[in-house]
Amino acid sequence: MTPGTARPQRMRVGVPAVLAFGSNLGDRAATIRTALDALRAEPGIRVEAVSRLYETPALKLDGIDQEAPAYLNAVARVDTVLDPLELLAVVNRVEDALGRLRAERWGDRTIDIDIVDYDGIVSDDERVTLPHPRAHERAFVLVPWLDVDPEAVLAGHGRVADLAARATDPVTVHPDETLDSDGDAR
Ligand code: A4P
Ligand code: MG
Repeated sequence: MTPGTARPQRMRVGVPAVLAFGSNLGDRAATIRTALDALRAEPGIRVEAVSRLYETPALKLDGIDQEAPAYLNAVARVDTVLDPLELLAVVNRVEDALGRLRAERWGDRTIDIDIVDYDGIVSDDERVTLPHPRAHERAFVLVPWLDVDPEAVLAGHGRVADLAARATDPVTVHPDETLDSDGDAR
């Protein structure tokens, strides 16, 4: 940088990533808010934008279960200097701190945080599969993602807006809970 040149105020420090949050036990909105605050406190992560909260019926291994507690889902766009495994370790630590138990696959949970996209990378590493292997067919991920990036593209699958139009699981904006401190979804 030339001496005396003004430094851009919000210089990108890392790479873009997209995180998805789901909760269907306890105070769901408060838990997702706490998870976001914990991520904001991480030195290697900057939370750039947060979606609205969506009410969604629980998707179980054999389909939508209207008897199970409904989820709140949301998505955050972040910038990170962590690599995918480091980012997974951080989100797993946040999940654990918020009482996440891993008794049953796709079971009810206080919080689930998935790495949906990491800089458009495609990887079949089972510790962190990129993009998230089921994101392309889930409205509860795709619709909130559009809140934070209407032009988003899911690596290997195409425009998120087109995928969201094809997804069939029902999502409804939560009428009165938001995720940021001053009351507006960003
Ligand atoms: N893992 C691999 N790739 C990733 C990635 N991109 N992000 C591994 C996060 N984790 C990834 O995850 C299981 C393993 O996935 C971890 O060891 C990690 O290394 P988990 O969170 O312990 O278990 P899980 O979430 O029960 O399993 P899974 O298969 O990740 O479930 P999904 O696909 O996340 O689905 N219904 C509604 N309405 N809303 C929801 O949010 N979520 C699920 C969970 C099911 N039904 C839902 C919702
Ligand atoms: Mg998960």
